[in-house]
Amino acid sequence: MARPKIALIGAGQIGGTLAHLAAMRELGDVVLFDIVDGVPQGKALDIAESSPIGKFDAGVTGTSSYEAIAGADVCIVTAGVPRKPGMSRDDLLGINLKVMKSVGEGIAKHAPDAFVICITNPLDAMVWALRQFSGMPAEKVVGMAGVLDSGRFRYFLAEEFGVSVKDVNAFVLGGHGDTMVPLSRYSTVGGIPLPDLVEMGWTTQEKLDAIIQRTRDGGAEIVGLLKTGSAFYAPAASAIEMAEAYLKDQKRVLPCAAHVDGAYGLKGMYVGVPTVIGAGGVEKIIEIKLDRNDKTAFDKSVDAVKGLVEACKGIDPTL
Ligand code: TXD
Repeated sequence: MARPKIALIGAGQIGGTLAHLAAMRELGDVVLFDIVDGVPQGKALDIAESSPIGKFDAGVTGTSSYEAIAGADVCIVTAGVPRKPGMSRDDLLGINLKVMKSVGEGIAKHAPDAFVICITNPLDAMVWALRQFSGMPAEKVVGMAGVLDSGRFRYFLAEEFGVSVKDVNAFVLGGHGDTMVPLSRYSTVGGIPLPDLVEMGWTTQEKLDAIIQRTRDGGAEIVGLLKTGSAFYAPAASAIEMAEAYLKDQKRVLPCAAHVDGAYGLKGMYVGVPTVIGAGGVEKIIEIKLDRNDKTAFDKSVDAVKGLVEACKGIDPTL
């Protein structure tokens, strides 16, 4: 049986890391695409040359032509530009919206059956636009944010409690970053919910609140340290987990920016919710009961995403 094909649209920091991880894990043959000629080819060759040493069998090629992604099973999109000093949110939105248009059309033409994972910021609006431009089924187009946000939350909790990251589960809802809604009562250490751990004296509510805030600011913390560019190791690892869930039909329960139509009282919009990812793409959206505080926070997050989508429609009236 032929190996699955994984197309990475954007060969920047995250794209390169995705290519390395996908190849090392032998998830399939990797095609790295970018409009900057030479970069995808160079990164692909470098990774391919590491394969005898790393002992993995995976084709890794670089390209600046959409034809090369033909028939891809998974497409992971990181194409776009980051925000530069002096650039407004709308400037960034306008540029990345144009990128989503060309990427959406390219994927729809050459890999219409792929499972598409969008990473480009502002995430919740870009994944919506990518779906609109590609015209692909909603369950096959998804955004990566929740796996990263919950990964950061889990790491900070494991550090706080001095336990293995493997035994910490976290539950997050809502948009990426600032408006993320972590649900403490569904977040656990060895099955014990966080509020119980506070009661047991493992930590204090103040410390927990500080961890939640640090998680919300997780992206900015890395940007502040790196000075140029944003996080790429953890974002790439997060998207790979989603791609693997699809390729291996794992039915993983993962928080993703998914198309929600009906659940949570929403009508056809992308926002971070718990999902089941398997061979059908987003096979299920898990609707949990929200208490009043969580509902308020979730509504705020939904409004922030709606604002961005409206701004996109203002920039491109065809949407
Ligand atoms: O949780 C999340 N979703 C995120 C999102 C976490 C971290 C970073 N997040 C966002 O991912 C970030 O704000 C960016 O929008 C993307 C990609 O981040 P990365 O760090 O990989 O950015 P780079 O290094 O600038 O890479 C972007 C590449 C670069 O090589 C460009 O030449 C290319 O995108 N690019 C394009 N490729 C194909 N087609 C088009 N049109 C195009 N335009 C630019």
